[in-house]
Amino acid sequence: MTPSTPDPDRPRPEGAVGRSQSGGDGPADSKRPSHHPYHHPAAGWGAARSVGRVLIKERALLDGTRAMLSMNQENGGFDCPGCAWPDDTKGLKLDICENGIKHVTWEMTPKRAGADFFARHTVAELSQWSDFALEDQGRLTEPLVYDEATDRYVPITWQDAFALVGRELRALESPDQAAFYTSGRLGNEATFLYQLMAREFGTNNLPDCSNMCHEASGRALQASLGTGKGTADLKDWESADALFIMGVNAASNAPRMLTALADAYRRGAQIVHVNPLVEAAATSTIVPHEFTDMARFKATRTSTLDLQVRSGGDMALMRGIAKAVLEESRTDPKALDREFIERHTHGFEEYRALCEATTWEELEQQSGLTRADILKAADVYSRADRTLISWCLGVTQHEHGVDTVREIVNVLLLRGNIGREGAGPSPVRGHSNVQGNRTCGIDHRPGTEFLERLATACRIDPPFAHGMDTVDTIKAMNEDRVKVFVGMGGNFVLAAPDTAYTSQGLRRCELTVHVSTKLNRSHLVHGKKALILPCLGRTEKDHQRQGLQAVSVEDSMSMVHLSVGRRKPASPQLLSEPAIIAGMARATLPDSRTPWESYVEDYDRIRDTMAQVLDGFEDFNRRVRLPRGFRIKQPARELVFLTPSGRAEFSAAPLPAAAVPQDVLILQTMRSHDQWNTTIYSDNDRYRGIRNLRTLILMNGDDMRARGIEPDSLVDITATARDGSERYLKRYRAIAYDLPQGCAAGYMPEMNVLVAASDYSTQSNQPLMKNIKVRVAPSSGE
Ligand SMILES: Nc1nc2c(c(=O)[nH]1)N[C@H]1C(S)=C(S)[C@@H](COP(=O)(O)OP(=O)(O)OC[C@H]3O[C@@H](n4cnc5c(=O)[nH]c(N)nc54)[C@H](O)[C@@H]3O)O[C@H]1N2
Ligand SMILES: Nc1nc2c(c(=O)[nH]1)N[C@H]1C(S)=C(S)[C@@H](COP(=O)(O)OP(=O)(O)OC[C@H]3O[C@@H](n4cnc5c(=O)[nH]c(N)nc54)[C@H](O)[C@@H]3O)O[C@H]1N2
Ligand SMILES: [Mo]
Repeated sequence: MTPSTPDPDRPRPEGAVGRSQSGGDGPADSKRPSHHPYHHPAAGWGAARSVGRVLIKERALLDGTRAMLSMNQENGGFDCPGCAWPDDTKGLKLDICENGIKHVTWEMTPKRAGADFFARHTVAELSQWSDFALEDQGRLTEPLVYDEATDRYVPITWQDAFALVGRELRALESPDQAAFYTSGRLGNEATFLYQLMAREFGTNNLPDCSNMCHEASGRALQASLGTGKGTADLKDWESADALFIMGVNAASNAPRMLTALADAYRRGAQIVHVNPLVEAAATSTIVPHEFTDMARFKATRTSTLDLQVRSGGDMALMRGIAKAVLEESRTDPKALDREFIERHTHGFEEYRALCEATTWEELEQQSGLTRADILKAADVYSRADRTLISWCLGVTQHEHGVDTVREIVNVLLLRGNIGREGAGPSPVRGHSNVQGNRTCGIDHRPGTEFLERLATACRIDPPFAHGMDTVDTIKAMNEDRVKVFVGMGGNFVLAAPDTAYTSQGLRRCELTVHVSTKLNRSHLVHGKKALILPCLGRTEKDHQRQGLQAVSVEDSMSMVHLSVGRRKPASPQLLSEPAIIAGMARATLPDSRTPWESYVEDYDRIRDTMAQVLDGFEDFNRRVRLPRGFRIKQPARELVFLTPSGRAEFSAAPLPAAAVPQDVLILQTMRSHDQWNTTIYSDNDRYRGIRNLRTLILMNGDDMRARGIEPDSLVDITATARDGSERYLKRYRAIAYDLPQGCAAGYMPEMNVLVAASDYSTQSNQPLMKNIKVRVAPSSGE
């Protein structure tokens, strides 16, 4: 295929028909698709050019530039909603990234979707639009209710909207017939109020995006170390001798990590990337804020070893490293940190026996790597004094995600790589405040201690029985056990697995409520009654009775700090998320003793209550105003392990059975560079060299030949679920790509139609979004 001439992205005209009913489609399907390898460093001028284009396209050049300068600043700026990577500790004023800018300008668009827009279009009509076209209508401006008679969303007052929510919730036979979903962007204060509302109402049904993201990491770290979070912070990234970067596309999804990797390379650290794909971060970068490097086109390497592991092969690689280290320890006593193992861990002997019993053949077969490659990684690990291991969805969205994260910890424990500088586990979290959401109570399996403190401080009687997570909620909606669905941000119908089944569940609900900034698919796949409640974005001023309010957020490395919006709200009718929650709560719980109205007047009051309930939030209001906020205490970091044994626990899980029938490929679903979860900015994926194409499947060339698939030809994809049911995508384009045989890759959210809602990890309940068993054949043309 020849590259097409690069012309500026032209949004699909209003009213154009969506390409596929599966959703997730981007703007530009009239242009010729192309793909060719990308040979430039990550970030650098490619990113700078792209930023310029985005700003111009959104007509936000001036505002966008101003926003860049006030983002992630020490005092008074707003927190970048792009990702959860922490702010730089070295005082750099411009540690910004292309995708952060895209994300911020996306919120700042001057376009508006007001009542007149909804008067012109029925829901049936909007349902035919692409996802890009929906969001491209701009910011929502006033509360809307679905009117069945005209099949349109029509304006409703805030008061009537809250009354409707209250009426429907109170009409339920049990509070457990409601589910309260959170997307990980919600600030801490709103989060706290949201879970308080759900629990005072009487349910722990708090599904969240983390159920699809890092549930496995949380559970594994809790079991191994007694804390559900990583222990490393940015300073550790700055002093590690060896960094393992596993299952993350950092250049697109955590671009500020590139700075840390380039710095690491310069100081001579080893950087091992573990990924079936050689992603852009595994090559080199020009960090955009390093102006002299930009001017001289000077790229810095960001990798010293790339290991193209088989999909799901990470656990075997880790076990192989452990096996090699244990073998080495027979001749070199320094290979293990014996003192650490003796004083701080439990279960070592069992783990050692397990490693010894696992054969190299098995490890090679499972990991898809040669013994020599595994030994190279082991060598990096044993030579380093300080090792940090980082991971994201490539590790977690598998059946054995929990076991794999625990195996990562096992490896770290062997050489005492926890609780000291430059070392430790460091999951890369997703949404900018997804970690804060969990800290502040979004948890369908809350701990007893937390609930008891909540009961005392808030004088409520919370339920102690566990609630439903994402996959449970989808099933319950389909079985009429959940009748009211509230989405606090996000785009549930596209983000969740099994699009058709999830849609059906939402449509069965009595009421669906979405608190959102822009129009998205979840508003169109609605319950019998439906509300869209528009809220302030993070960049916008939040004025309440006591003045301008700030919210707090927690980054990937447990730093909590304030975020203050500086822009005029997109519409005078928008309410803040805390105000919307308080409004719904009061209407639902008219006799509640919770001071909902008073909380909204001044968020300091919410923080005062949070300080009484949440571990590590003592003196919250003062500490959050310190220049960089504060770090939540991490007991494991201080070698205090809150596990039953009081020690860090080695796990001894068997390796998963890897064999699949020969004609089956393991398909992973991932993000493109020009996408933020379900929001698609364009059909390009720059670092993978793809233009104007999202309906694709990346395949190994030999796998294509074996199936008689010509390069760039159309194929049909059939997924077979564990229960034997089949799901299809037709006429996708097969692209030959450098990935291991037996593996394939494509984009979320389009491919969620292939993920059966019943196919989730038995360890974490995470949908198997990186492990879909598919058969691919030349398209039948239908
Ligand atoms: N710009 C931008 N930033 C984002 C997001 C976004 O959509 N856009 N999303 C945010 C969110 S919510 C999250 S959770 C994160 C997601 O960040 P990522 O985890 O980077 O997300 P994915 O795009 O799913 O990419 C998964 C990566 O894992 C690799 N992989 C797949 N299977 C395996 C495997 O079995 N083993 C290994 N070792 N690797 C594997 C894939 O090749 C790919 O590089 O990013 C956050 N940041
Ligand atoms: N197949 C497959 N599916 C996946 C994944 C995968 O890798 N593969 N990844 C999963 C992961 S990791 C995640 S996190 C989920 C993401 O799931 P979600 O968090 O549910 O989805 P998003 O696309 O991030 O949500 C976008 C919407 O959020 C709303 N929004 C934006 N800003 C704000 C705000 O400030 N306030 C409020 N209230 N709303 C706002 C907008 O209306 C926008 O349309 O998807 C999951 N789905
Ligand atoms: Mo995520």
